[in-house]
Amino acid sequence: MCVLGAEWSNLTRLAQAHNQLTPPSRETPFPLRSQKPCLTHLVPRANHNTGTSKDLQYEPSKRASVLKSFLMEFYTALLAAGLAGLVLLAVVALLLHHRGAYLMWHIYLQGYMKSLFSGRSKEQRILDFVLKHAVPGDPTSVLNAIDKYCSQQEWAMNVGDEKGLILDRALQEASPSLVLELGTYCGYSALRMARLLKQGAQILTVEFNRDNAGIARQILEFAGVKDKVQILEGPSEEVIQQLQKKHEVDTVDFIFIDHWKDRYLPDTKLMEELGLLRKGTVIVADNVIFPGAPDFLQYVRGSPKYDCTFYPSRLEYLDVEDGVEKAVYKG
Ligand code: 763
Ligand code: MG
Repeated sequence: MCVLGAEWSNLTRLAQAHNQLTPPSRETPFPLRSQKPCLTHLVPRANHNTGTSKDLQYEPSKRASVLKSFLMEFYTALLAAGLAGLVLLAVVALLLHHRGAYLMWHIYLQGYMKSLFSGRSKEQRILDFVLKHAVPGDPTSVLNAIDKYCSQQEWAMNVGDEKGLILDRALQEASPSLVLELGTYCGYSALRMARLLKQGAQILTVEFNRDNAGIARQILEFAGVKDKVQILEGPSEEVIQQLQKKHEVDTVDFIFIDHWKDRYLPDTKLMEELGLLRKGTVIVADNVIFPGAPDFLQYVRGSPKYDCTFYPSRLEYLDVEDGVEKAVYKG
């Protein structure tokens, strides 16, 4: 989907370039099909009206036109086959070039098949694996189980162990009392942060998908961090606007953004406007390279209100370039 977006736009551009090279013709795509059939004309038909031998022969000019139309049809077929081959080659080249795109194809197809046969979602399967293989009340064992399942069985969009370490360090350095997370998913990053939180500190995590919120609730309870994490269900825009009145928030100390990539920027601006950011509030944003949040990146890097640091890394469980941006609000 997202991955293929880039490939798709390339293909579209290719198609547009091709259209410019070949002006639209008013004839049918295969004009020779509409003309007289050529191969059958090489075999003369008996004329029952006259039956003379002269009727069985073709005039030289007619024979030439038949040969010409046969050659043209042959070349059209050759051209079509060549074009089809070129397109196929281009698609294969694109998929090989973007190994991530190829892997995602594989991953989505596999996950879809598994869900089709078991009637359970990937997130439920992650929960099942945790319940079976992790130790209750042991956050690290839960994180390890999720990482193991998602690197060996089915890819899932947890922040993962590699970018997770960057998140860990940023959180420990900030030592926040109140954390806001946008995008709970299965609760992996909330758990990562909860296990490093100082006494009495809290995490508010926002999830749009009800099913995922339910899974996250069970995972966080199993890990024993239920009291440190509160899951707020709903669209981020709505929940952010309710934070001060409904959830008695003044300002937040640390924000982890990992929800819809095109919401990073509007939600950041909204939090600024509502006064939820204070001098020193740390924003950590996942996936700024892949799938990418270019407008957010451009905004915080270009704004004198933020001190930005980029941490190059890789997409969770895959060898695909990604990175995390830390933006410290300066007021
Ligand atoms: C995607 C996401 C991600 C990814 C990488 C996907 C395909 C989830 C939906 C609260 C709200 C990541 C990787 C990928 C490669 F080929 C691919 O690390 O985080 C991603 N995350 O899409 C977002 O969040 C929905 N959502 C959660 C919330 C609040 N308001 C609105 C929407
Ligand atoms: Mg992410």
